[in-house]
Amino acid sequence: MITDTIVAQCTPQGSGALALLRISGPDAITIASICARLSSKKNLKNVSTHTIHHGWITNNNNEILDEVMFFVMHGPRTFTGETTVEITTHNNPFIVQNVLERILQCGARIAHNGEFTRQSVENGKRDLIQAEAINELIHANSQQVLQQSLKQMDGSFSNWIQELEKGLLKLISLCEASFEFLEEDIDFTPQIEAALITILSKIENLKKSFDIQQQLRQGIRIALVGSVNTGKSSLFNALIKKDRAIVTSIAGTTRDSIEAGMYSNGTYWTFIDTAGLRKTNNIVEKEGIERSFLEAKLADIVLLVWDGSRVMTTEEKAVYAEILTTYKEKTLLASNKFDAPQKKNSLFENAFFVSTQSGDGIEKLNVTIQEKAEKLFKQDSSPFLLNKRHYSLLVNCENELNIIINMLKSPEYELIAHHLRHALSSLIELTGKSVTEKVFNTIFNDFCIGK
Ligand SMILES: Nc1nc2c(ncn2[C@@H]2O[C@H](COP(=O)(O)OP(=O)(O)O)[C@@H](O)[C@H]2O)c(=O)[nH]1
Ligand SMILES: [Mg+2]
Repeated sequence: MITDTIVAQCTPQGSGALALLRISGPDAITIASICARLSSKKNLKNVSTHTIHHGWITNNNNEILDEVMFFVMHGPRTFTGETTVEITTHNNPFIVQNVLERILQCGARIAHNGEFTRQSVENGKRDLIQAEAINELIHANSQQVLQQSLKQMDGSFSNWIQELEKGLLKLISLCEASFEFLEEDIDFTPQIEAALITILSKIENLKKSFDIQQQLRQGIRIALVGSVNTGKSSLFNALIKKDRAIVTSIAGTTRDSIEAGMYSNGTYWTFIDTAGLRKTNNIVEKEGIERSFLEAKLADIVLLVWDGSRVMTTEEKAVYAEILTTYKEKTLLASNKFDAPQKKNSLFENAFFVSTQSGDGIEKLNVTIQEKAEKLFKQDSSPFLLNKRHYSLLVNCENELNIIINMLKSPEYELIAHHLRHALSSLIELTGKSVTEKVFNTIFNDFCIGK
């Protein structure tokens, strides 16, 4: 039972045309009516539900704090399920602050992170998975994640889990029936085993998507790796089409990695320009190698850059070859400075020959990077978005089911039913039907205030 009436700014902080403040809870209208003056001279308490009203927010001396619009909605037909008043103010941080303080003075309290969504879960408007999907939706940085989270908000994943729950419940009742048919010697194990195998393979498929999803969530990382002065920074600028990295002919200008993010083809991309493998007295510096390897490891795509007009030293060859073999699948080779006279290099025979100076080959390289990225997204065949909480609950469920599979040779139905119940409770926790206060708090802490 929700007793508090809460308030927060739902739009991002900072200045802009408008800000939206939401008051939600049993006293939302009473509280708003204390500081609201409507141009229609009506009282907020008497207006019909789901109507919009022009007016002002006033302080306790009846002075105007801002000219606003009030959107009045009686529960439960609201986002939170609670009675809600949304106030659109002008978006100046001082105005927002004054209005917020006035609403607090009238009896609301400030909302915690994610508390509006939490109210909606407590009121049964959506389950936990759907609530989490809202957060995913807000932070989605690819069209694919956006589509998945929209479906998840609509209940696609919750329905999938409910189907599994039903399957497990059926098995539990089978086990219970077996106690009654003990004398009649009916063997339920084939039936139980078949059902378990189906459920396990469904979970297994979903889990496969988790790693790739985690990776893609941050967007696609493309690291430019290679020796100093091969033209990584120039290529970085050409690829992001901005003069972000500093290009000079003095080796080692790019001291640390520079990142640039951009949206392309519905995906978020991060290009990383690394400091590069630096040579001192013809020895490639250990530090540079380690950093390049680290960037390569973290990246989804490694763009290994070479200066085609130069002869590779034995040491460089060793480092390049090692990067190439360690990260074969995700590495693309770019041989730069194609405008200059070329030196033969066996490692880069099949590379993309580009010139950042003339622009040759850049577009083709760009297209190839895009294709490689698309392939990565295709690996995520799951219709659902998994977070760490989902993943670990699915693993719990899976473990219990595997225990049962191992017990089926000499089945003890009571013990099987016990493990089935454990498996079931992991699934139930996913949608939040049996979630403890502590779990609730950690989940909603990830949300921002005003959501
Ligand atoms: N001839 C030629 N020089 C280039 C090309 N791309 C970069 N350079 C030059 O190579 C030097 C090093 O470039 P930079 O991008 O800073 O290399 P980084 O150290 O790998 O980041 C600079 O003097 C660039 O002007 C190219 O396509 N052709
Ligand atoms: Mg550089």
